[in-house]
Amino acid sequence: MGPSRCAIEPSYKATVVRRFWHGAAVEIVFQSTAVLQDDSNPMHLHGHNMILLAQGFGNFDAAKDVAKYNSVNPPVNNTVLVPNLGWAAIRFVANNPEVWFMHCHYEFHLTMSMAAVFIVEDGPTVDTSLPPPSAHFPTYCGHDDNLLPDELCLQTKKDA
Ligand SMILES: [Cu+2]
Repeated sequence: MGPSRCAIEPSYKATVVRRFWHGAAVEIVFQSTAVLQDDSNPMHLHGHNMILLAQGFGNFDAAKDVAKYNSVNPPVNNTVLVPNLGWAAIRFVANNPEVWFMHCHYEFHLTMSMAAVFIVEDGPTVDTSLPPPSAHFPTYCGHDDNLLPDELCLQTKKDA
């Protein structure tokens, strides 16, 4: 969602799962900090290409940095480098229905939870939606919301 539809959200101390309507324009500002790292962060998004609107050093300041956005010929890629102690602002259109991972490509940072999960909803047509599961798809996998992951694993082993 663009800034006209939602406020800037802070980071969380947990893996974030975000659900997007099909076709939503998603804007993210990655902010590097000095906490436990001194590297740049190659942020990678699966399933979509990102438009790199702008990058800078220091803390992102919407009041002045939005004016730096390149809306004429921005680079398009699935990985953007967030400078050490800097920021990068990106946009993508959530038009590929699936569950996607977004993460820093440094393994050490990934294990520090520098990652998020995006769920992109089906679109309005068959061509913009995932096909339904096959008739033989095991329905006990994830369809019982009362199962904890360990219970699902146990049930899978028991049934095997
Ligand atoms: Cu990183």
